[in-house]
Amino acid sequence: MDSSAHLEPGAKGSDVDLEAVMQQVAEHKGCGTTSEGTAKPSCGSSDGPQDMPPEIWDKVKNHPCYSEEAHHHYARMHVAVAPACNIQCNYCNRKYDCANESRPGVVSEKLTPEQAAKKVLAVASTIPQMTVLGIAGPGDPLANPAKTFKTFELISQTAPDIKLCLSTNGLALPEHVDTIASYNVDHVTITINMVDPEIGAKIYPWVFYKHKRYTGVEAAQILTDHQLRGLEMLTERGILCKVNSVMIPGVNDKHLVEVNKAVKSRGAFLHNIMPLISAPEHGTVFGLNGQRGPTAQELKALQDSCEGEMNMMRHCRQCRADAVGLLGEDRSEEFTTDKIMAMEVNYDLEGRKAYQAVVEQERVAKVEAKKEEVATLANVESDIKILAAVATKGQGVINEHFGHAKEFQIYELSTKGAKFVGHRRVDLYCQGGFGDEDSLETVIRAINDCHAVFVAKIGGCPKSDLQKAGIDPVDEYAHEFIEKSAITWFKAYLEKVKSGEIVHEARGDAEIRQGALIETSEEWDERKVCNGV
Ligand code: CLF
Ligand code: SF4
Repeated sequence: MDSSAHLEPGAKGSDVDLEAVMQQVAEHKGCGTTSEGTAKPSCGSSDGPQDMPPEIWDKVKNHPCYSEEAHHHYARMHVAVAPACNIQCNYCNRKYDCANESRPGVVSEKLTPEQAAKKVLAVASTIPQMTVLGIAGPGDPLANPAKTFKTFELISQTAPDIKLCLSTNGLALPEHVDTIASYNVDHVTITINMVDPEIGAKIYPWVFYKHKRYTGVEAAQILTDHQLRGLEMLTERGILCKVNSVMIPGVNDKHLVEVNKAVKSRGAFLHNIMPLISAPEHGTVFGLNGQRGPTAQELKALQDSCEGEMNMMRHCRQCRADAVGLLGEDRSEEFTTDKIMAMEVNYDLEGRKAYQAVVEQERVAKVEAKKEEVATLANVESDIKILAAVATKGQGVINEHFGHAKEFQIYELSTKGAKFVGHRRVDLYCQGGFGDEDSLETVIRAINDCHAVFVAKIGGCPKSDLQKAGIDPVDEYAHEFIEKSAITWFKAYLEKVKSGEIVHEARGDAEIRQGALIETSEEWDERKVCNGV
């Protein structure tokens, strides 16, 4: 499909029949289907709901974290109403957001439930594709149950079409499962980094449970028991559960295969293995003792090895506890408390539905285009698999200038199709119209394992440097669908290899860029109070 046919979501008053469109989507492959169209579930590359009951599809179809497909189109927001925590992780120093669900960055401001409810309405009025409200910190939501559940109560009354989502370390989960169910929270994430308390003792120095502090193996045993019991209790109640695991090389990397089996057998829907974010300046135990995070290849290899019958999430952005927008973008600055209080909020449910119906049409068109292109690979024989980076602002389209990209999405190309396998954060190459050579080096290191980078536009200098680095800068698919374009390019690549025009060579590893915002000393003092440190 060319750019002219690309729908512009947002046309208010669309006469699209939402139910019909959803049904149309439901007849295509989905979150439980690989890009190859096989029956193996994989949210890492999903088009539709073929492998899941309609009630599950209904829960994931517009949740940007539970469906890779949806994350190109739908946004989420977090409200930072939960500052306290009941455990200590060695990757958190309490002056950053909860690393369970957030990269170590500060929340700009903590909110009361009432402020949070107002913020949700303001964002929902401004961003009609914002479909999910998550509470993910900055501490643990269930260590702050009154604020967390009050927030859910207010939002379910005023914005009933918004899905409610919760992320927890799981320590207090069993005692709150019935309350979670009573507020119609459909999605719960538990961060489970181990099922062996000996390994757990290397990750968690202590937990605080029933007014008592436990340490070492005993603490980890309590935590794992509660996490697994909480997971079982949630899945028994039909609540969709995602498990996040932080991959810590040399500590739990090999063990995460066991974790994967344990959570799968207890009914987890999705497993999200995330890289440890660790640097000395974060002041964490791991940061200070030099514990490194995984490389891109190590992370992918572990995710690949766990991708059997279990849905693997690969599009997590380890976002802040006050993030707003599509995954990979952050619009939280537009919605500070001052701005929200001055905003005229017009919660237009029908307008939101109409907008989302247009988004669904766009999504169906994209899925169709991909299917048609994948079909052309049917008789192509090759075992070559390569990675390609894509500059995109969303909607599943190559629509970002190389110099403006803050991240690149990574696709694995093979004769089975184009499969989303991750993303890489980068510095902006283009700073106010001038290319920054240091940034270009950073970008190249971040996508060094890719054979090509797809962009809407690119200047002559970076183009030439990318070529020198062995990465093909591809700009002829500007504003076209990502997967369809990538497959078309890949077929041409295979042809060139076959004809001898080029020699296929494997590429090296790449850097996973870590980013942390440093808190001011005032914020640090405030957080210490919140977390009892
Ligand atoms: Fe937020 Fe988490 Fe809900 Fe998503 S985030 S509470 S499930 S709405 Fe998503 Fe962000 Fe990754 Fe979390 S990308 S850190 S997985
Ligand atoms: Fe930090 Fe608590 Fe989150 Fe662990 S669960 S990362 S200690 S806020």
